This record gives sequence, structure tokens and C-alpha cells, in this order.
Amino acid sequence: MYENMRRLVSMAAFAVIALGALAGKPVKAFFTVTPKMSCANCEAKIKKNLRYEKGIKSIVTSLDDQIVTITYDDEKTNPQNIIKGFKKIGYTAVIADEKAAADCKKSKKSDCKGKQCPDTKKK
Ligand SMILES: [Cu+2]
Repeated sequence: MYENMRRLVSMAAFAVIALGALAGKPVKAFFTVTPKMSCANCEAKIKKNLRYEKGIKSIVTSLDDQIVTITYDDEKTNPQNIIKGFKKIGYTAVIADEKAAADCKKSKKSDCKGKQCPDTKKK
């Protein structure tokens, strides 16, 4: 009886590990982009386009921090691929670490705020 239980538990543990390997684990990466995001349209553009990139699970943009936080499946993509995705829509993205993101939040830099969006400038 006890032996059966133990087998069941180890089988369940194995199933969890196997499932985990199949899906990959969600990983967060932080990016800064050039040109900077200057309005809600910039944010929408990034979210709308990168959402369809393989392995990307969620995208959070912040105008205040100038940080794009992307959660991705590490079995399906990686930060280098995500950077290529940014390139496709005209952004040069650089990986920012979590500390840099936090520092930016603290300093509340807004040198890009109020500036015209590069998209609207062209028109
Ligand atoms: Cu904009």
C-alpha cells in the first residue's frame, strides 16, 4: 500500500516535470527601445506586433520607465529573437536588466515625454 503511494507520487512528479519541459518555463526580459516610446500609439504598435511573435506570452510597456517587459516561453524563443521582432517594426531593442528598470522608475526620467512620436512626425 505504502509502496503504491510512493510510486504514484513519483509518477505524478515525473508528469509535472515532463509537462514543464514541454511548455518551457515563462521567463521575463526587460528591453529598452530606440526610438523611444513617446505615446500610447508607440506602445500599441509594439504590443500589437510582438504579440504574434513565437513564444511571446505577454507584453507590458511603460512610457514612464521606457521599459518593455516581455514574458516568453524559453523553449520557443529567446531575447535575441525578440530583438529581431522589434527590428521588424522599426525598433532597436536592448536588453535592460531588472535593476536598470527599477532605477529608471525611481529617477522618473521623462526626457522623451511630450516629444512627437516618430510615427506622427513622418506624416
Ligand atoms: Cu507614439
